[in-house]
Amino acid sequence: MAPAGAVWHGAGVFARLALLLALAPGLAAARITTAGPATSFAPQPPAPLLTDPPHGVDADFAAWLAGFRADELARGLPVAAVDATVGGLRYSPRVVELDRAQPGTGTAASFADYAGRHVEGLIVARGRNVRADVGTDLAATEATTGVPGTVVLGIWGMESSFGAVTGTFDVPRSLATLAFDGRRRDLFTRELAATVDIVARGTIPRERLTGSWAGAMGQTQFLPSTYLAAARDGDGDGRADIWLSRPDIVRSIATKLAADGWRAGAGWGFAVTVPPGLDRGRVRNLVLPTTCITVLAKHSRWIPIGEWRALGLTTAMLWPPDDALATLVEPDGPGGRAFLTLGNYRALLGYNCSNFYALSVGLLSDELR
Ligand SMILES: [Ca+2]
Repeated sequence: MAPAGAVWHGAGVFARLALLLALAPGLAAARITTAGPATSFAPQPPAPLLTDPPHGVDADFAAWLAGFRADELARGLPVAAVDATVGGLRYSPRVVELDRAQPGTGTAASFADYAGRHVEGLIVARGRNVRADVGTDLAATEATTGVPGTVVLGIWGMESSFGAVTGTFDVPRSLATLAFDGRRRDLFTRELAATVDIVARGTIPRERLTGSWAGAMGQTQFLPSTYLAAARDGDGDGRADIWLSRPDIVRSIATKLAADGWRAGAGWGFAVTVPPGLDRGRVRNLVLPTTCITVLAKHSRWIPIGEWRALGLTTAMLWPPDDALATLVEPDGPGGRAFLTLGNYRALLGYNCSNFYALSVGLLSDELR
């Protein structure tokens, strides 16, 4: 989940970075002063090299982790699971560096560029190979969850290019670093705690918990809390292995989409042509969204398909029933590509709240019909 820029951007990063830079030299200087000669004949620790990460950060991280460990034990988790998950973890400067390099809003390429990079020949070909390999699992999963196999493939392709790009970061280490670092501390602390729960279940080896620098795991790129809620065993071995088992991956993605409201028998949406004279003020949404706010703010209000047709929209696809409700989204603004999105589109946003992402999932799934 959460490809670059979609979710993790935010304010305050530079302010905190400035604070850290302001504090770090002082901390280092204080250390050198107190470690000076003639206070004792006992061996002194070597003076920190200039290229070392700030020792104060490592020490503070260890203290924070000790507090987390105590909280987990107080939560009743077995000491073996807690220590297997977070024992000996080290602060990762690389993860913080990547977190701070996240682009802010407004820096993303156009949707045309984004979709061109994500819905293209190589990934479609890869998707067709995977579809041939797991066709039976896709059909069985659709029968029980109502989520079409093509949509599962659309998510899978967007999340990890069907397993080609999953990330090799140790997820507990990444999450502990991000939680300690402080931006969205509560979120990352909860996700770190979820990794302890996963290890405590005893079905997935600790070393399997790998993923993106931001904690998204395996081929489904589930955050640990999503793993606990939606990961499923599809091949019958009793383990929900989103890293290596294709049947498990299929079942898990479909379970997540169904939980986020995907309903059988309807699609996600479709491309439309908007007549030049459409009065967008007339279709504007006046109800403020409460979640996924900036993304849903780009959608019109819900209007029945019959009314959209009366307003002059056309499509090369089959129209849904006239009473089906749809919102208009023009990701590059009027004059660019335009889509009517149905209720199921919101389930795609539940996976990752980004119009670029959800539209690309839809378009990729259409390519894999
Ligand atoms: Ca399994």
